[in-house]
Amino acid sequence: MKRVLTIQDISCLGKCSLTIALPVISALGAETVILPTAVLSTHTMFRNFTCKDLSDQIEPIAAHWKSEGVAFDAIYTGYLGTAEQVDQIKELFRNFRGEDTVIIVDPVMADNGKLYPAFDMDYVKKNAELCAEADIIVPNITEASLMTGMEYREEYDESYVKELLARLNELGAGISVLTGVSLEKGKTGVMGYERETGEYYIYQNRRIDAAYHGTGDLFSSTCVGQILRGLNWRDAMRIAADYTAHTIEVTLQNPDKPWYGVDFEATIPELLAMK
Ligand code: PXL
Repeated sequence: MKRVLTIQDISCLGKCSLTIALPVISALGAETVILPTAVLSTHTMFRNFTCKDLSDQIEPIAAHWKSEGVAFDAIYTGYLGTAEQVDQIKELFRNFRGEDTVIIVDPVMADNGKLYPAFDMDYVKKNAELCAEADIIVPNITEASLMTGMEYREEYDESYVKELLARLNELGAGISVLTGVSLEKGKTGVMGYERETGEYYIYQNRRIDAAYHGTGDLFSSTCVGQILRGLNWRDAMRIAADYTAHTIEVTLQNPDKPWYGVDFEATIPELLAMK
């Protein structure tokens, strides 16, 4: 069985980060080892959330794993907590990166043109450093524009997206994938660039007029799980985009839906059948 380490916060209530990554990647058949970077009562879209930073646990936990001879087929990072943690995680990459370990970085820090409440430009700079260490990065357009210094636009065309991808590529990852890319009215999806082949990949599916928290994490976790299942990155992104869109649609139909996250629990059986 493949084994992945995922490093992100645990928001006890809120359906995001580890409470999505753990069930989704496990359901897709990989052993999912977790390293929580912080524990929050809820995600940061709630008011008055509590937050306990767990930076001081990263090194002892990693040292223990090292002494146990643990190895990972993939390492996947999401929402962290502080800029200082990036250096700790870079060190962890150095210690656990084997020849075939795939490193996937989702630099979770912003959306819709704005940084999340906990972050500043120093955090953005550190996330760009983390992206440099990755095999695959999956920022949204806001995160990409912040990390590359390119203007954030709500309306754009393919040449803007290609320029963003070119600048992301310069950060250093082998495959750069932009999420939330809308190239036609009523559609949204992803556009990626692979350095080795110089090829672009575009996938667009229907755009659903609803924004839910945690959907970026659902997309990334699905990609990670599918890559560990042996799919190539393009198929993994396509399935992840379809699954995320479908889950938003199913959530919208639930009269008792929570406001803070999507009903991915209801759609996991369908995910397992997606090709
Ligand atoms: O879904 C991204 C995310 C993860 N973790 C926490 C968050 C957010 C987005 O706001 O607040 C704590």
